[in-house]
Amino acid sequence: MSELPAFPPGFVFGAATAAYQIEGAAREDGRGPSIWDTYSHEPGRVTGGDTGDVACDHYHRYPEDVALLRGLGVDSYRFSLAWPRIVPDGSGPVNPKGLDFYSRLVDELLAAGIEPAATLYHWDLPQALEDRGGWRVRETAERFAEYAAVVAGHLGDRVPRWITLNEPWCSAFLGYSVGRHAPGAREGRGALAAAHHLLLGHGHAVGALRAAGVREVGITLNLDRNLPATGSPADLAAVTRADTQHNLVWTEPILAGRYPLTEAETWGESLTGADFRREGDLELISRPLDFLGVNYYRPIVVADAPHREADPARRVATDNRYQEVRLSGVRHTAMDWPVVPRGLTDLLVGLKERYGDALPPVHVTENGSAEDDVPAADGTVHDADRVSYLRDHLTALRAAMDAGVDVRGYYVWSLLDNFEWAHGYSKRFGIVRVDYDTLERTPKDSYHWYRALIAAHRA
Ligand code: IFM
Repeated sequence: MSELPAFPPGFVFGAATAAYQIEGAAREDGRGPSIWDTYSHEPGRVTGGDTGDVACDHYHRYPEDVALLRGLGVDSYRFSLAWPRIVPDGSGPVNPKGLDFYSRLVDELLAAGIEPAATLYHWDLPQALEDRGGWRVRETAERFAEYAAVVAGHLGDRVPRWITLNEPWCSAFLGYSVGRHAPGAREGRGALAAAHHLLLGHGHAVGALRAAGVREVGITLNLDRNLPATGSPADLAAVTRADTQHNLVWTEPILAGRYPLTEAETWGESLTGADFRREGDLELISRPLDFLGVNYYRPIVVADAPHREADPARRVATDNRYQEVRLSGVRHTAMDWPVVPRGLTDLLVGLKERYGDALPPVHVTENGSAEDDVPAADGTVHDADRVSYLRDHLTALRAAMDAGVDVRGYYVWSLLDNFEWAHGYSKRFGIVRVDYDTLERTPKDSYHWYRALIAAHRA
């Protein structure tokens, strides 16, 4: 461990997962269908036709997974609650069995000395709400507020750290513009309405969690470190558009109480009078937070590009005239993502420079790498590339702290190999291997490395 810089006392080391990616039990104990059940069952959507029907079967095996967390020695475990387990139709009756599952999980974590950190929404919208318009419509934000209040009332006294939304960029833009995530829509403008209603849902949920008196409330954003492919004015302008869509759409309303100043040049139209925006929305969205969750995996190199979409009605969102360029000279993970730990330092320092004291303390709520793990004959997994990835990113995180960013915690993604959305089970992010035939769990070298790091930190 000597090569790693020390972290301050009280720094939180954790591991993260999400409901649809690990739970399985998709039709059990009253759980309703989510947009990911629908999407993953549509032919051609997910690699290999994989679905989350069984996933890691965490729903039944959670005691074993909590034991793995205890063995790891983490301070905190970040998981998400499946909205359709708790409110199967998205509104109306609450399913006591759904609440009971999370109650048992939380009690098991507390008994193991692990602080639960719960995410309210990690992409599994109840299908019934999608059928009524999904995140395109304001009503969904209101239903989210009701769900948040139910959960906060039930678990708020035992769960100290709450995250309203995970990576709303993916929900809005991958879900309603690119169509690579559920519900698989390709609508351009619908994604902008979705982004706004996600922000609104976040604001409502902050209110519900505060009313329940929980200790800490935040949101998790996958902010991008966008780098220009060249210094040309066209590429620099493309970076501004990418920054607006990936980062400022979220950070400006949440942290500065305003919409991005660069939105007109990004979307090709001003959204000032957009029908989905109402007076008072920004006040809700910018309610103070106790922390900002940041997920970081890789930087993105951006170049100018013509519109791909001929139809102006669809020509918006991720089609806003930029393209990603493959970064050469660095290792790429199994996701073909470039490994650039320094990007994490720069991202966090850039946030601090932009928002100053308006930036709350940060938790890195996800960081990790998918690798083509090959188990040895005895079943062990020697994932040296993942160990290097984690070590180098923790070092980069420490550099951001040295540069003045108040970072309070780090959660490795992920505790388990799991359902990697449109990639199905073909990509493995876990520090614990899951054999999808037997559901057997095997800690990889990265698990043992992380355990030793945490133990050294404590010592
Ligand atoms: O698996 C996902 C997770 O659900 C959200 N953040 C990124 C991870 C890796 O792609």
